[in-house]
Amino acid sequence: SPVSLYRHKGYIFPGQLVMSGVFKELPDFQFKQEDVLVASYPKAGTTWVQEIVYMLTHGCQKTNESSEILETRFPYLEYPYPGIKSLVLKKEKRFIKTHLPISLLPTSFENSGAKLIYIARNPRDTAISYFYFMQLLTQCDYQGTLSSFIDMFLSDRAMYSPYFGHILGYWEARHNPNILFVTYEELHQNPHKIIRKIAEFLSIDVSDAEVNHVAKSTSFIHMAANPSVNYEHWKDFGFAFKDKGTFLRKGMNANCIL
Ligand code: PPS
Repeated sequence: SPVSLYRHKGYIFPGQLVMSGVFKELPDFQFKQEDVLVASYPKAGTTWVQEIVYMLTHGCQKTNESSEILETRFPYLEYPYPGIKSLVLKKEKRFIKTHLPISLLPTSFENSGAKLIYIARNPRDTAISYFYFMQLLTQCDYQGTLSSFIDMFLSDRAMYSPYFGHILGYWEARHNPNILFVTYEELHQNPHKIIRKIAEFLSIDVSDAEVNHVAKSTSFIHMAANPSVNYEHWKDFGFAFKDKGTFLRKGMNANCIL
């Protein structure tokens, strides 16, 4: 793949991130008490949890084609733009996406009171989703086979790897009252239960009707049809190939449908 990769403090990152200087800025990033983070290894269900969090914190209103895109509402911390640069300027409550392992999270997190939800997904579905994503992105334009990608994933050479180290780091921190650890599998099996758990973690009161509404609005089928969260604009921007599938691909648990 034409994307250069760098190893930084034991983890693999896209070269552009390292070149952009973001890793020099990150250690000084100041979290605030009202910040809400969604953290994950890529393809674990980040987008799904982000939209659940966004709805819960915005009166359970569904977003639609006239809403700002998720990347603007919920910037990606370790990207230069829209990311860390837009986050430092934001005056209002911040919603932050990150794929950083806990060992590289800016240390201001510890005493900030900011809340973080980590989503983990089983390695098979994660790797398969990742393989299709690497084919979808024009920058990656992955030409290898599934089995060569799996080799890359298992030998910790995919971006944000090692996968197990990433998950274990957050797992070990799961008793921190400002960290909630959830899995894609439990969210898939019982979205209402996990949505309520996330609401409680964020100290938001929700009725059963609201939980139902959030669950329905963030179901795969609704999110896939919502331009504010489905990343289809990437195709117009040239970030994704038009004919190589969609970001919201299958949304299945333990699927082996290749
Ligand atoms: S990223 O690029 O890391 O932010 O990607 P991420 O959002 O973590 O993962 C994308 C996968 O999550 C699936 N997805 C969903 N599944 C079920 N329901 C909903 N609402 C949903 N939204 C996203 C998405 O389809 C990708 O998984 P695969 O297996 O490829 O379908």
